Amino acid sequence: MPNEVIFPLAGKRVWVAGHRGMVGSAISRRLERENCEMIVAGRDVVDLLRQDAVEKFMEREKPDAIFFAAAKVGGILANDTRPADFIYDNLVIETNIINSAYRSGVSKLLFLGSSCIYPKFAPQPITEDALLTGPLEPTNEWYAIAKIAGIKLAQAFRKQYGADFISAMPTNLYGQGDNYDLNSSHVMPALIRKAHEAKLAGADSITIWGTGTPRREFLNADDCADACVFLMKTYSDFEHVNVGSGEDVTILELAQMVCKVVGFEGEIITDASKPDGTPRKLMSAEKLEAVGWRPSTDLSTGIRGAYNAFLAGEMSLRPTP
Ligand code: GFB
Repeated sequence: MPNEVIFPLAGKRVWVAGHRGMVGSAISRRLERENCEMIVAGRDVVDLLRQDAVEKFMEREKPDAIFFAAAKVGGILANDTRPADFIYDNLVIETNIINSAYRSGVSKLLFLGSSCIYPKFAPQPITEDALLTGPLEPTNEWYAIAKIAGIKLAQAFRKQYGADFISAMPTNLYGQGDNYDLNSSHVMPALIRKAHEAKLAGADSITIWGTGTPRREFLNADDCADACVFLMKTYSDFEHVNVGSGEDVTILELAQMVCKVVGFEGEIITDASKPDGTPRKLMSAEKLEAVGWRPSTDLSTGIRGAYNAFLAGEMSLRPTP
């Protein structure tokens, strides 16, 4: 039975590290259906960058399971301009959580990585075994190195101590609770904001970064959360698992879809002075499909949902300086 539940969550103490982020909050929402006991701790309770604080927190709370969604994340420009933050924060958070999870007897941990761990020119669709087979995309190699280290930490604790630590590699995610700051966001929230503000201003055009030709695969954060819960309950193995939608679009096609949903009818201009990043990163969904999971939200429906969430939270948007 590929999708047999080997680790039921009902009755367990579960900590979602990073519960305020887009993925962490989606996992927390999804866990409401699992009848587990949620441990909730913000930065005021435990600073994940401090080893001592994480160890004490873990000893005190003794979670049975951890969804490791805490990370320093950002879009292509943030990654490219703040390499030290992206490599240092992520490495420190990973070593702190994974080591103390093992020391305090956590039964299961799911580490979340990113599709940027794969080589820039990996054969498409990218299978899990493409990891460490070639050079990384330079705009995000710092973040990618940290995420590869996270996978390796989980594997090392499994190999040396038999810890049931697994890893999931989500593709580009979007949805409720995204970051709409244009300097640090990913492409989806940026396009939603740009199209919306252009519509309100009666502008003739929006400008997108790069050439518009790179291809990206998008997955709704709620689908990603569902996959994470599925893997936590059913998967226990050394190798990480791709979590994607199995389909990709060009950035120009994505911009056209977003403009349609938002109702902006002006021109889409490309700005080739901004980086394109990796030309394509479509992950193979075969492994996850083989164990019985598929996403349920198509891209158009997902963009509509994200735009509605954007409209609902619009007043609290952080300004783009
Ligand atoms: O989503 P994004 O920032 O990250 O950009 P990556 C994807 C593509 O969209 C790039 C283009 O080709 C961008 O040039 N793009 C067009 C824009 N307009 C915009 C815009 O207004 N804002 C943004 N942000 N992009 C990230 C990595 O790579 O993906 C991270 O840097 C992580 O490490 C994440 O892996 C999932 O897909 O290029």
